[in-house]
Amino acid sequence: MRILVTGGAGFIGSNFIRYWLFKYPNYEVVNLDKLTYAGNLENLKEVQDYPNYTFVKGDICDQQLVDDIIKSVDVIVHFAAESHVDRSITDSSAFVKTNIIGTLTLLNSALKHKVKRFHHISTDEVFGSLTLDTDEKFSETSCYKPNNPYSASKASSDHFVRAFARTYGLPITITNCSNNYGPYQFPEKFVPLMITNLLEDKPVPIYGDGQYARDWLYVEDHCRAIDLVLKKGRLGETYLIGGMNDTITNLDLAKLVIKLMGKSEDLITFVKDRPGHDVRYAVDWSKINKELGWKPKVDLKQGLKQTIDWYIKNRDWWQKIKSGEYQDYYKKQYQT
Ligand code: NAD
Ligand code: TDX
Repeated sequence: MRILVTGGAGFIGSNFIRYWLFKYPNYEVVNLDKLTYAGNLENLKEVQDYPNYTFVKGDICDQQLVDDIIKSVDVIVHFAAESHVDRSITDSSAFVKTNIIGTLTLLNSALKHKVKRFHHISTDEVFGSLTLDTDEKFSETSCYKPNNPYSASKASSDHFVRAFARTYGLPITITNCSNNYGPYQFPEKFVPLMITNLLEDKPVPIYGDGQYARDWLYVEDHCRAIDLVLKKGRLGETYLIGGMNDTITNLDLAKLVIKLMGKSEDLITFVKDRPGHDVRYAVDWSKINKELGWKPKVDLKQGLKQTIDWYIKNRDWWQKIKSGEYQDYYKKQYQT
């Protein structure tokens, strides 16, 4: 069995490849990644010399390259994307290219070469925003209402994947998950940004008043869910994947991280809000629980402790990132 993982040098993709190769040493994994600012081969050091692992540097929009790879794979697990909402607000063109055209390029090739499964990784953000004063959660039957260019591009990719199943019978599955956190996450995202700033005694920027809430999913729980969907998921189906936390606002999450790291709340700094900021995400993961027996294992406090520990032990990894072009991004984004 040969699996193509797209975007495997990014945060979730690299966690998935490690999880997969450790668990299934007889599978072959091909990782196709363009190595954008978010792709980092250091994430895969532990497995880079495995004889059943191959890395190909390239773009999922390159039909010729994609065809060459897909003609010899059985399963595609598609992670590759532009993934940061704030960057999509500054310029959405790469989001349209990679998230929509790139997905379409892979779908066309998957159809042509009759792959056994095309698994698409998507996000709960495609369902828009919930309010803070209800207990409502997103489910597989929620309407698509994306509010920012990133989620609009992911929503579009989801529609193409479903359309290829209905129109051409492509064997697909889709998972829409909540906010992941854990080792190897690029420090533009909220959790690693807080942790790495705190490790340097720098301010923790909170957008608006901090009264926004997310559902937090530990990345390893996400990898287990994808594994189950690949093994037992019903073709053509969507499964939502969420974490193990009650509603927690960004401000309370920041206070929790600060407490776990023994730092001062004085480092919290309120900054300009994100335009179109989604207020709350929450995920009802009962379908995958009932059908496939999945549930998250790592609660927020435990997951944060493990994540903080990883960033403490891997200073070189994030300091290298933060010393590069990241500094320009940070200055522009946070006007520091
Ligand atoms: P990431 O930004 O860390 O990694 C993305 C990877 O894709 C990088 O390695 C990058 O080099 C690669 N890539 C980008 N454009 C490419 C192209 N044109 N061709 C080939 N490779 C390309 O992202 P992530 O956080 O690991 O997210 C992975 C997937 O999960 C994405 O599809 C994202 O939408 C989805 N998702 C992420 C989260 C989250 O909280 N991080 C939540 C829900 C869904
Ligand atoms: O500096 C910050 N300050 C802040 O208050 C940053 C970077 C974020 N935030 C807020 C915005 C959000 O309410 O924290 C929350 C989480 O922000 P992000 O980490 O940027 O994630 P989000 O916008 O929720 O999107 C994430 O989850 C869904 C991922 O980036 C997406 O790829 C995924 O699809």
